[in-house]
Amino acid sequence: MITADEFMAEAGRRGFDFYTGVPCSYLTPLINGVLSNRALTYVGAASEGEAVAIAAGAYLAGRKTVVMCQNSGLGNAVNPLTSLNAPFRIPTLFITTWRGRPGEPDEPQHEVMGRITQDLIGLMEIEQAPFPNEAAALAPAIDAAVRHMDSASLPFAFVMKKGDVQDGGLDQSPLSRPAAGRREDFATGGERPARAAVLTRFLELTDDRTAVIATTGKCGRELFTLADRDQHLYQVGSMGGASGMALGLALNTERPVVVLDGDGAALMKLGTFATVGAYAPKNLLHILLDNGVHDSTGGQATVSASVDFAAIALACGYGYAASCDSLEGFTAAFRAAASATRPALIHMRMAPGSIDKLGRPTVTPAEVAARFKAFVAGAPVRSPEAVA
Ligand SMILES: Cc1ncc(C[n+]2csc(CCOP(=O)(O)OP(=O)(O)O)c2C)c(N)n1
Repeated sequence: MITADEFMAEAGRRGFDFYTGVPCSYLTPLINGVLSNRALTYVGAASEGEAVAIAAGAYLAGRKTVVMCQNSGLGNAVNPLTSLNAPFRIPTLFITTWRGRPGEPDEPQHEVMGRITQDLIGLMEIEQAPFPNEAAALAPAIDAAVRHMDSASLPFAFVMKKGDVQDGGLDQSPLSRPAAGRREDFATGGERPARAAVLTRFLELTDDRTAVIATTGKCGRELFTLADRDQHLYQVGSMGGASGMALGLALNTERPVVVLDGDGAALMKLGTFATVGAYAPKNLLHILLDNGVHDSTGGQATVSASVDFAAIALACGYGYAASCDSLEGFTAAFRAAASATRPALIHMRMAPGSIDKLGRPTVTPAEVAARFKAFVAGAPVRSPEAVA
């Protein structure tokens, strides 16, 4: 058995100071230790997949991250671990508990996952080791994890058993309750533009300091087609993870951050609105490009027509929320959001449809992530000619 302090100190010596996750009773001593440690950041996520996305955003801002969860939450994390961390080569130290360990009495809901935890991690092609539960084993175990994370630029998992970490107290600072946000309505009820026209307008309005994360599917593909810039990150996969990634990024950079979300994606991870509202980064603008359909997969309707996203955002603690449905309204909302209290949401109702014969990014996700990370850091970015 080790103490949370011992783990945090060894991990801290290697630069890990950004934690996120969802609790598990086996994790209580470690999570409570992290929450009580004012030198560390802990973001309590609404789901394990969201935590993985938040950590990915923090990594792109230069932080070394730890994601903590119960093994029953592995299911929630499979999607971003395989479709975000893997293609974009984003490492994180992933600590999962081992509820349902064969031979250990536990609740019925943990039996299957208890039997397959290590296999599931292996199937995701993530390297793993038992959580180091002796003080002398900590440094070598974390060093080995770091070596793998540095060389492969991929996550590494520790599997924690009951009692690996000694109980300690909890001294959590409460998050402050945000003041009520402000709402503006720029909707006209007229003919709606499609995504490409809105993105074109967005590009005209956005300065070159802003970091932009585009949701998966045709949104990112259209943004790439209209303008490929180092300040853009085109998510592929990890549907619903763009806002979580933007949150992790915004909490760790001075740059303005914009996330271009889809209605289907936002609905898939609606909990992220609450996390964004609670942690309230003042540099985050959430633009919800709502065409009412899953446009990228053939136009099947989402339920967004009956959803008031601006009301959701305000109820979750955003400082400002605007609704619009025209390019003029979008422009007005964008300008208003720039000087409003953030996080801010612009809910843009659009027409379905995308650019004819739409291409896909010709830069790989790993290249996109690397150049985006350099952009966020403000480091000079080598052009392809300079590399050649
Ligand atoms: C977890 C997951 N489920 C389903 C998909 C398939 N998929 C890719 S894009 C997409 C539609 C996204 O809809 P929306 O966010 O509204 O954006 P739009 O396509 O309309 O631009 C779907 C269902 C996926 N990539 N990941």
